[in-house]
Amino acid sequence: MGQKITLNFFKRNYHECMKILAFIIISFLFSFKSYADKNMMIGSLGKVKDVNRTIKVVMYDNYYEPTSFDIKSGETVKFEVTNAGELVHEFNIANAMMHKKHQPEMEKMVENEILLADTIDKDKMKKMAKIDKSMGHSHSNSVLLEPNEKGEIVWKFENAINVEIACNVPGHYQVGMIAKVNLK
Ligand SMILES: [Cu+2]
Repeated sequence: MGQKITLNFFKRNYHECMKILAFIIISFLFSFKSYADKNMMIGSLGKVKDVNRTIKVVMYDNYYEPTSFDIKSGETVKFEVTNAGELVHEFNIANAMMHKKHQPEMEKMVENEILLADTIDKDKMKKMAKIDKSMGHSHSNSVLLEPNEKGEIVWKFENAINVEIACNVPGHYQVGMIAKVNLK
C-alpha cells in the first residue's frame, strides 16, 4: 500500500522528483567545491605597509626556531628567515595537502641536480624553469635558502585555516621540519 502510494507520487511528480534529485546533486558538488576551497585557505601575500609584526625565524638541520607561531587572524606578518643550518631549507607557508603536492616538485629538483644538499644551482634552475616552470621554485608563499642565506616573506593571515609552515626539501618534512601555526 505504502509502496504503491510512493510509486504513484513519483509517477505524478516525475519532473518535481528530477528537480529535487538535480538539486541534491548540485548541492553535493558545491559543498565539495567549498571543501576544496577551504583546503586552500592559507592567507595571501601581504603588503609591506600593512605589516603588524616582524618575526625572526632561524632554520636549522632540520627544525625551525621558533618551533611554532601564535598568529591573530587577519594579521600581516613579516617573516625574516635565516638559514643557520648546513643544508638547504625551505620556509613554506601552506597546509598539509599543499606540502604533499609540492614535495614531488622538490624531488624533481633534486633529480635534475638543481637542488643539492647544501647549494642551489641557480643557473641550472633558470635554464630548467624555461622548460618546466615548477623547476624555478617561484612561489609567493615560500623561500628556499642555502646555508647562511637570508630571505623574507610578508604574509597576510586572512581566511587562513590549518596553516603549517614546513620544509619540503626531500626528507625534511618526513623528519618533522614543520612549525605549527596557531591562528587565533
Ligand atoms: Cu629543510
